[in-house]
This record gives sequence, C-alpha cells and structure tokens, in this order.
Amino acid sequence: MNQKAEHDAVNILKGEGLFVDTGGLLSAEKTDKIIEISRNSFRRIRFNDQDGSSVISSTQYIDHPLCFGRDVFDIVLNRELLSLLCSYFGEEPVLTSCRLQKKILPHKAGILPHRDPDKGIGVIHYFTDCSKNTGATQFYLGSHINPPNEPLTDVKVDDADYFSYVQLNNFNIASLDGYPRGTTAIFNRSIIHSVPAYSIPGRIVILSIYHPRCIAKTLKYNHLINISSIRCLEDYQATSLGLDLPEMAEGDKIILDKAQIEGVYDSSILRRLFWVFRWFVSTFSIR
Ligand SMILES: O=C(O)CCC(=O)C(=O)O
Repeated sequence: MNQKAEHDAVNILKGEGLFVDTGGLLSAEKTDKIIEISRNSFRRIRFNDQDGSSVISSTQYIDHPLCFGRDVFDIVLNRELLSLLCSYFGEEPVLTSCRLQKKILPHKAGILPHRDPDKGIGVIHYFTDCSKNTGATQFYLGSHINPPNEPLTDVKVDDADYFSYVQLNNFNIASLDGYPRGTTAIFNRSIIHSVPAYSIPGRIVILSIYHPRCIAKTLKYNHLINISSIRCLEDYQATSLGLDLPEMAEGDKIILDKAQIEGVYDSSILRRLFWVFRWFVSTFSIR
C-alpha cells in the first residue's frame, strides 16, 4: 500500500468506521497456511480458560494463535497493517488481543448488532470466503460517530452495547457477504456491527484488537508465544506486541510456556457432551 492509498484508507476508516482490504494485507498463500495450521491446532488445543475453546457455544476459539509462530505474526503484525494503524492512531499500535475463531454450528440468531466501546481498532482476517450462509459480518457505517439514541437495556449479556435492528434502519450497511477469503476488515470498535443468522458452519477468522500505545500501557493482556518465534520478530513487530513496555519486564503479559500450548482436543460428539456435562457440574454444583 503506497502512502496515498494508506492516507485514503485512514480517511475511510475515520469517516465510515470501516476499511475493507482485499488487495494484499493477506495473501492467498498465507490464507492456505492458516487453514492448514488451524486444522491441526483445533485438534490439539485443549479446553481451558487460557488458551482453549468454548464447547458449549456455536463458536470455538483458540485464544493465542500467536503460539503457532511466524505465519500468524506475519499476518497480524503485517508491516502495512501496522503502518496504517499508526497513521490512524497518530502513534504506534499495540496488539492487545488475538484469537482464532471457527464457527462450528449454524446459528439462528447470529451476533446481534453491538458496539465494543473500548477505543480500539478491530481487525478480522477471513481465511474462508465470506458469505451470508457461513456468517458475514455487517457494519452500520458512521454509527461510531452518530450512534442511535440508547443501547438496549434488556439484554442478557453485558459484554458490549447491544442495539435492535429497528434502531439501525437509517444507517447504510456494509456487508462482507461475497468477499473472498483473504479479505481483511479493519474497523473502529465503536462502530455497530452484527453477524446475521447463518446456516453453514466452518468459517475461520482471526479476530485481533489493537490499541494506541498510550492506552495499551494501561491494559492487561496476555500473549502466548514460543521463544523461537520471539527470536524471529522484527523490531517493529516486537514493539507492536508491547514487548518493550515497562510492564513486560515483570513477565506478566507474555507467557512462554510450551506446556500450555500442548494438549489434546477431540471434537467428537461424546467429548462435546462430556464438556457440556462438565460445564453444568462446575456451574451449578453446590460448593
Ligand atoms: O465474528 C464476526 O464476524 C464479528 C465479530 C464481532 O462481533 C466482534 O469482534 O465484536
């Protein structure tokens, strides 16, 4: 991306709240590689709070895909992406969250319209074709600047501000439906976005969040990285992981523990039933 293209992208991101790239931030070769890595990894990652997956939802996560090494670094700490974010923030970006996500069941409700007002930029790298059948993210353009009056108050989860579709009638919608794998969506986390109902599981994406350095300094976040990967990092990549922030010296943000990366993940129905059972026992048992 040349300087003019970057400048235009930043302006679109500021004005509309979303910039979609299909032209080079993510190559087809890398896309294939991630599908291959994730196939193995979803089998190997064990379920737990730190680096596991949710078995009771329609979606599975691997919380620390950076532990898969170079290929993931080259995508989420891509030089052009970081440069764009640096122009947007007016200072260096820091990666504060990175998760590999796979949709494993159809979902009748999808993800309801919501915004994540945490002053970060969200980036979604799509490794499978985007389609409304498999879950196409849609964005309500400009809603980061002029949101509807009030978020809903009667929602069960309080992880974000939720809105009804009716409240959003006046916004232009940008849907990722029809975009090819290899697409990157970069968005202001305050823009309202949703994923309408989808019927075919299998969508694989990496969801990342970046914050300007001044905010990242105040946040707690973890990355799980192999030592060998750290050795391969370019300086600008280390900086955008926050490796040079003072808190890093205390070792509470980067976990270098191979044991945590290994594990057994088995997606058989029996194993899933076991985890649902375990979740019920741990949630409802009298301590
Ligand atoms: O999975 C998607 O397409 C949307 C993700 C999302 O809603 C979020 O990152 O807040």
